[in-house]
Amino acid sequence: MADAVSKSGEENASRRRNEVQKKRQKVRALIEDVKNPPDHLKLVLVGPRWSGKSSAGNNILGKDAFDVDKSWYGPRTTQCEIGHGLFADRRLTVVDSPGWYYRHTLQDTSEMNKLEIENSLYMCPPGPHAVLLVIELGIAVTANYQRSVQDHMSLFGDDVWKHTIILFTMGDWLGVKTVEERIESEKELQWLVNKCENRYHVLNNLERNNREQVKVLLEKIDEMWAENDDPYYEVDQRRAAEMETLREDADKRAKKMKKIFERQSRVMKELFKGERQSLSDLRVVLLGQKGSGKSFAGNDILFMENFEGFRKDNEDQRVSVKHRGDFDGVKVTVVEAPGWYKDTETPDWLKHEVHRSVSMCDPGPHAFLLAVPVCKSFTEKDLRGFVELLKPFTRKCGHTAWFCSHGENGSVNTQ
Ligand SMILES: Nc1nc2c(ncn2[C@@H]2O[C@H](COP(=O)(O)OP(=O)(O)OP(=O)(O)O)[C@@H](O)[C@H]2O)c(=O)[nH]1
Ligand SMILES: [Mg+2]
Repeated sequence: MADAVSKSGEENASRRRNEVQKKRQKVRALIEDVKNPPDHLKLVLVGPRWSGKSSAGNNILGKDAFDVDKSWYGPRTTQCEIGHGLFADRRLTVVDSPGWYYRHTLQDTSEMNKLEIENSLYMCPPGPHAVLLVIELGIAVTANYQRSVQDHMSLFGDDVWKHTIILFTMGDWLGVKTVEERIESEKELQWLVNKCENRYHVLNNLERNNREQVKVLLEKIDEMWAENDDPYYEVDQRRAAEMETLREDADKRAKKMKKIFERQSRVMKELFKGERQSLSDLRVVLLGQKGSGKSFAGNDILFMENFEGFRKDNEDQRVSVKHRGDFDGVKVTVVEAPGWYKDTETPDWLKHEVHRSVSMCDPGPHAFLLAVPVCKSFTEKDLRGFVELLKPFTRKCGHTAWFCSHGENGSVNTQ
């Protein structure tokens, strides 16, 4: 049975490869006889986080134009960046963009990230010749992954698919397999490739000297251009103006908030001037949704690896966990309460457990810390859920601070 399945997979792979080759030959003839591709190509890289967008941008441009995340904890691309270069005397403009978390629906992604992702197509007016949807070959393209891609591509409007090529990165992962065999191995991947009318290309970003792979990619872009009625994906100027206003408003609000924090901090310093704080024991409770980075934050606070970020048994953490440490002579107690799922009613067991987490900090916590991943949305509903959870401790709500984490990716950026 397994043999029969793999045989039909191979047959489908070979059929797809032949179809692509035939179509390419036809369009190339058209380019050679009639059409002259643009001598300045504008490309935009979009895709999930860590899929290799920045590396692909560098590979295409043949130089280090964009920062690459060398470790899981390293910096990610947080705003669109533009790079320029030449390929065989042809001008190239490449836009790199922030990725979305591959399990996130559009609703899960923060407004700030969505705006920045959408902005990528507005970086090279009047619009890019090609959108390169970057997908790494090593990852399983599940139904959730497909939905996440579809959701985030909808930020650009339906027409974008006509100008999109799937750019598979991590070509080295293929080994002896062909990309077509990889495509045929998952129906969600087939769906994505079919949505792009069989336009795909593989890059191995570890082989920057292999310029042939970039040459063929540019050929495929020219072929898509030749086939399309519209030479490029034209951006909507009205939306560009709207986005500008949204960004300016957000900027103003952020500056105002920063000023308030700075003033509060000055007032507090003034109030306690001369008074030496002699705190010898500090107790905090970590709260947050599942995957919000609480465990990583706990480990960061205690300089330990005691909190288990990813549970090996994949079981839900249902009980509060306490660890102790010492920071510059101060005894620090950190209790992590179980996380809750986004967009669900707060279950009773969780309310009890949060109660228990507080009693584990006898005689009481100095602070509740709420973990909020920067890339994830935090909606009115999320806020209501959190307030509900803290209701029994309302008297102490003035003790709540929030901090931004990178969620399931680990690192914490405390604010
Ligand atoms: N083996 C292998 N690793 C690659 C390849 N392309 C990228 N990487 C690695 O994958 C990791 C992520 O690459 P990036 O280029 O930073 O990915 P990104 O999509 O820009 O990531 P974000 O900006 O965080 O969204 C880095 O450690 C790269 O070195 C590839 O073709 N092969
Ligand atoms: Mg990047």
